Amino acid sequence: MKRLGILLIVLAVLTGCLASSGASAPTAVPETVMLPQPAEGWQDSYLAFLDANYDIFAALWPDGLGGVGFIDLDLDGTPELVAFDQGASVALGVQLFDLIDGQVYCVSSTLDSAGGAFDSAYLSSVHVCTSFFESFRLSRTADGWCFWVDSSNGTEQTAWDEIVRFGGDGGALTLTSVCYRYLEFEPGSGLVVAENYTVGGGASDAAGYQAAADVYQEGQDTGYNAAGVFLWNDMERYGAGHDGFMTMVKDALTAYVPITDTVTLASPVQ
Ligand SMILES: [Ca+2]
Repeated sequence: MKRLGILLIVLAVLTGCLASSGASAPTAVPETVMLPQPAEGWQDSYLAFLDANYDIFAALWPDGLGGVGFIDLDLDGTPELVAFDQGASVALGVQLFDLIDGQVYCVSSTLDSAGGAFDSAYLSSVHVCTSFFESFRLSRTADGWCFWVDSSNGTEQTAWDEIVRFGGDGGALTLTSVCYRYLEFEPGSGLVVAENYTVGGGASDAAGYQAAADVYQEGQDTGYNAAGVFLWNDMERYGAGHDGFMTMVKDALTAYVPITDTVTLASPVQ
């Protein structure tokens, strides 16, 4: 029975490799990606949404947001709003808002209550924890061009990682869990006492997790670094209240780094 189980795993891995290599022939993924023009007035749309919904933001994040920036995560030309909370653990929690058909929607949040506070029509069940704008990487992977992030968090005795890939569906940002790893450590010794892995939402093992993560971690990074502003850059300027919040968002719009119309690889094709 055990041998059969191992055989099935090997077959699954082989099948995965074949499927992956079929889609990953270097010639199948163009060397450049062309981006559409941004939606007209996107900056004003986000500002109007944040202004109109300030009370909700203040209620959900009573200490204020930790940082705000803009990144075109689904490569449709129009950036999404990326907002960090102030964190209560190793990494900060990320909230993502997208401008869809002229309206701003919350598409991902680490707060369950965000689903009730905002229109949840496009809310993903996948969320992201990281502490840096630069964690969102734009890469040419075997599966095509995309932004992805190694979302991670933990406590003294636990740690988890999740490779999250961003995409688009009918103009809405989508988040896909590529692979997930959870580790639990014995206090003192640090030995792993429990571990859990999923790939594409299904049960896996350490090797399966790494193979899935490698597609992204070993993809060709463009070198694009997103930028935004953090509350702690200027606590006085971004002080508590509506005006400080809106000032931080306006500064984030200034800090926004557009992806040039054609992104050319920083490294040669492998
Ligand atoms: Ca976008």
